[in-house]
Amino acid sequence: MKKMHQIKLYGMASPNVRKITIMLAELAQPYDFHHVNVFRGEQFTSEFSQLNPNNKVPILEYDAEGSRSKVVIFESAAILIHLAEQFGQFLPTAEPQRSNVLQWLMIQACNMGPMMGQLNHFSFAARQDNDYAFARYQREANRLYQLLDAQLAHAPYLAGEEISIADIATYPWSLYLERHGFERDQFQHLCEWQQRMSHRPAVVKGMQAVEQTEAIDATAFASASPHDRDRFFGLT
Ligand SMILES: N[C@@H](CCC(=O)N[C@@H](CS)C(=O)NCC(=O)O)C(=O)O
Repeated sequence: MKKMHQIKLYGMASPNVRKITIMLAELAQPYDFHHVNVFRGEQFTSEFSQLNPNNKVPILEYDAEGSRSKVVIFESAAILIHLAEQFGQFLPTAEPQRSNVLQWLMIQACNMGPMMGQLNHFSFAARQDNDYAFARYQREANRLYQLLDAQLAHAPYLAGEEISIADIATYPWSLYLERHGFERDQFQHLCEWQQRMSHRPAVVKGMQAVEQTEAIDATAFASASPHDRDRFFGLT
């Protein structure tokens, strides 16, 4: 493993960013948090685009031992895999365990994230006159919560006996369960797993890391001008 120095995390108070604050806490790595005010368009500056041409957080940046250039990684699942491999934790190297972790990580990154991101939009930002879209994404969220619940019925963690980056990626998104309109008692195994995860000191620390930022983001969203909102929703 090459030592990582001056770790910097670009983020906001969001589930994709919390995956990384939890992972860094699990790995006991200190880092500087650089808040990106996405409601003011800070993700669209040319400096930011050079870090992530997809204009989204999180981004991980650090100095690698023995290298002059900075390492920059975007996409939360790619960051989790990179960190897991750097530290040799939360992603087994042996098969089939490795593929088992990666498939559940992809369920989060390629299914939960995009579908529930849309459900958040049609639940909290654009509910009015969007019954069809809202119902479609709520059905899909229900299907995914059921999938996780069924998987967690026969193992303590998503990929089996050991916690992995699949759990770290899924936990912050799973916390939307009730806000997405579902009852906790319909998802007993998922909720027991949430409890298990929430008792880990690193999960507590990782969630707390963006608590102050949450208030700043909420105020920024509430006070965003119509132009800011349109830019954020990709309407301009
Ligand atoms: N697939 C990306 C999604 C990243 C993403 O959607 N980030 C949100 C915050 S959670 C963001 O930067 N939103 C600002 C925008 O879309 O302009 C990942 O997992 O990193």
